[in-house]
Amino acid sequence: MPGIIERYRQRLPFAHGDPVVSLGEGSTPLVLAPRLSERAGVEVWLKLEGANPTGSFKDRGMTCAVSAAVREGAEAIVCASTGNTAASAAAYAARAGLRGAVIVPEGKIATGKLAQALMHGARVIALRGNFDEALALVRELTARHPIALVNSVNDFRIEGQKTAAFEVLEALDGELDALCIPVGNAGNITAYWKGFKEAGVRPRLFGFQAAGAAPLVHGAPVEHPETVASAIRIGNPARWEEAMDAMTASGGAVASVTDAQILEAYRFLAAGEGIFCEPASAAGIAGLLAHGAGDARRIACVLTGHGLKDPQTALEHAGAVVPCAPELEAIERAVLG
Ligand code: AN7
Repeated sequence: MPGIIERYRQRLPFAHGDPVVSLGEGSTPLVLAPRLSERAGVEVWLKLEGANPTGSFKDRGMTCAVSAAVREGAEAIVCASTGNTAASAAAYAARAGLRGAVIVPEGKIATGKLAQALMHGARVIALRGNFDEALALVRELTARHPIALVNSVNDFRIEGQKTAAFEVLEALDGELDALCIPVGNAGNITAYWKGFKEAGVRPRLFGFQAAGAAPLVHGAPVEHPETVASAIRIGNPARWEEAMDAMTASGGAVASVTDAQILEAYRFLAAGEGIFCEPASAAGIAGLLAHGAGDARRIACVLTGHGLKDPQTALEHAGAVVPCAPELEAIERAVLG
């Protein structure tokens, strides 16, 4: 499959002949979740955005943001990130031959994401501060220097990410009542709403935040956000107004889920559906299970990132391995016992 710029060029701000920096992103699976559907009492489809080239939905936006940066003659890109944006920006910068710098909250990003950003050759800067502080600083930095900012405050990111809404609609023949999605900096829910509106449909959008990082639920920024779902440890979302508009105008809602609910949904999806997502992605499932999705009969949930991004959290919350001596009897006990 071609990447999303080639696939949806008529609906994106790119002309034929414009530079395209792509890793073949998009065209991710949409799979029915029978056990989750039974538990939730509705038909639930899962959009596996962890199947993108760097393992998260960010690649849809990044192919657009980086292609536009190349078109504008940029030599470097920068972002603040809880991890996935950093991994994606680093990969697309490498692909484009641009310099990349990523600012992450020190000690607060998942191991896989850190490994990705470093392997792709980005300069990884660990800020003694949180994501919100990092974003404020890179906004100032890019106002002073000719470096392209590739956070979702960049409109090309929203353009790229709206293509996920097109794909969901294509797979379901346009029949969708509601969408459940985790919300951090609020770019992705903004993008889905834009995509749905452009496609002429209005499913209810239900956004879910972690209880310790739920500014949209409280109606005020959270100064010290905390959650096991490090990707959405964000206290002052940049697309605040647009996210609230998406949920209000679509007849949806915003609500929060506890870390315990997130981890329960995380394990349930992995063990019950065979789908391993990262904790932030499970927040959308936890929200559906805890709060429902109104009167919807058919729902899509966006699983924003792959479980392999965060092996440490997985190992902390999964079962133990079974030690075994190299003997048949011991193996029998271990396997069958
Ligand atoms: C797996 O990488 O903000 O509401 O800097 O990685 O569009 O921010 C990540 C966000 C959900 C929330 N799920 O999306 C970053 C970053 C995963 C994520 C979100 C993120 P937005």
